[in-house]
Amino acid sequence: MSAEQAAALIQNGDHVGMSGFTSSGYPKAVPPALARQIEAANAGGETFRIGVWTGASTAPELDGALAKVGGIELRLPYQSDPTCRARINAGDMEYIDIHLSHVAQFVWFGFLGKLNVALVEVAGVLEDGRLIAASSLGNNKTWLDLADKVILEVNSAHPLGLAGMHDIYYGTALPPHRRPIPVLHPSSRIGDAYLHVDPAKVVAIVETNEPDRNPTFTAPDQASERIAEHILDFIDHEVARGRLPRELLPIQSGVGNTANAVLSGLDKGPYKGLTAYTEVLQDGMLEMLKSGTLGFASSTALSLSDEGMREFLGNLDFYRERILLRPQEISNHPEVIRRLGVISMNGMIEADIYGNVNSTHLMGTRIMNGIGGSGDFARNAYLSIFMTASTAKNGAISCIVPMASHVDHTEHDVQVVVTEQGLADLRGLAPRQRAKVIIERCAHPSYRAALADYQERAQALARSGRAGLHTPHLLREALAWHERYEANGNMLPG
Ligand code: 0RQ
Repeated sequence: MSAEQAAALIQNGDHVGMSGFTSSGYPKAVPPALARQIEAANAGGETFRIGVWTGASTAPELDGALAKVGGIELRLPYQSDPTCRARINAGDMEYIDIHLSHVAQFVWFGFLGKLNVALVEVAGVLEDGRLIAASSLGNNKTWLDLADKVILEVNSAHPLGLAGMHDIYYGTALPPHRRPIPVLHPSSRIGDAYLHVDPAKVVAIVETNEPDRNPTFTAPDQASERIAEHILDFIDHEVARGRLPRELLPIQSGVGNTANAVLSGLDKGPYKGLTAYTEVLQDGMLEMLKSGTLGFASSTALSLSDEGMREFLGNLDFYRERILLRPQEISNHPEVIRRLGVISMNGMIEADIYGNVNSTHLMGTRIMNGIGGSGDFARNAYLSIFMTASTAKNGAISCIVPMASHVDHTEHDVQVVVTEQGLADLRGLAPRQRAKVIIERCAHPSYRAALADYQERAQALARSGRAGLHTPHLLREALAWHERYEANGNMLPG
């Protein structure tokens, strides 16, 4: 049926589980049609709003279109859309920022309420009703299993040759009946190549022919290149010390240009036959697969630029042997990440001198994107690395601060902090030792003295008996840097 007819099957107040993970595999026709219907309903005095649950971020046609008309009551688990972000920060859209590995099980547990509709993009439907998944899997299996009604968008822009690249595990159970997830290597196949759906639940099939809105990658800036160099030196050092094998351990790499720069650096380095166990596969990994640096990559989504997509489509048979897409409850599963010993590399907004990391909130209050999979990986990784430029907004903000204004990854989950200035290896260091290396190695020179001064005065206060020396802080001053930025547009004291 038409997108309009399908959209009309979604009711006010429904929870809708949509496909989509970092602008790949999201439904492209029904969300804009639904947005038009919501706009018309709201113009008629109704308040039509739905709950939007996805894999991760999507695209302007989904998040943007629905947010623009005020059609989202509640959004989860991750977004990166400017209109959504503005609505959330203005307080007129609720947002629950959830670890990506938690979403499917929370829905199975009944923690989030009833899932009314699944709206899932697929590449094709087999005669027996099984579905060829598209360029991302995200939470699609769970949406199809648990929703009352299913709307499928069959997008012929996805090649049918994607068939065989998915590994959809149907062995998850609820506690206390869970069994080990038998992924022993990034290439382990443990599930079905196709998604299943009860045909009786399918209320609409909408045909589309629209490519994913692929991200663009810019050439890495100087800071990203320096960060990549520091990480590569660190990896060399770990290999030399015998703490990493020569083929390293499976890599997880977050989204964005810095992550891509690190991958390009690895591609130029001496390592071959690496693997990846990750949630997004960007151009950098595709290049590494092509060159042989990477032997195999497991992900839940492809997140390729137009150029990367052309390369992928032109060599599908080559990539089908080297890429598996899994549901995000498996790509991000703590058990598997811990077993494989993943090297996790993610961006951050700020870190404090003791190694607590803020990945989500600007100045402690405004959401940027969300925690995404960074927590799934950081807590369970063999090595968890967080990176950022040492300053933001032309130096007006220090990304190394006395106290993080919001904490997503505690000091317990952060082993390495990297900026273009240098790399702080925090393993085996107690809090005051961590502060010393973070300030000396990672802070921008224009903020280093102020941070050292803060730390020294906090220690002096503690020595006077008015605070503890374990993690010394000047509580009144700890967030003054952020306050100063909000008031004066600059964090620098004085
Ligand atoms: O704002 O664009 O207005 O200038 O924050 O900063 O430097 O472009 O950051 O694109 O590398 O993303 C943490 C957001 C970093 C990302 C984060 C301002 C800065 C700019 C963005 P402007 P950059 P990046 C896998 C893993 C969580 C999810 C995750 C992220 C804007 O990496 O979302 O890791 N991570 N998922 O100016 C105030 C600071 C700031 C600051 C930068 N200290 N204070 N503003 N900015 N530092 C993927 C998935 O899970 C799907």
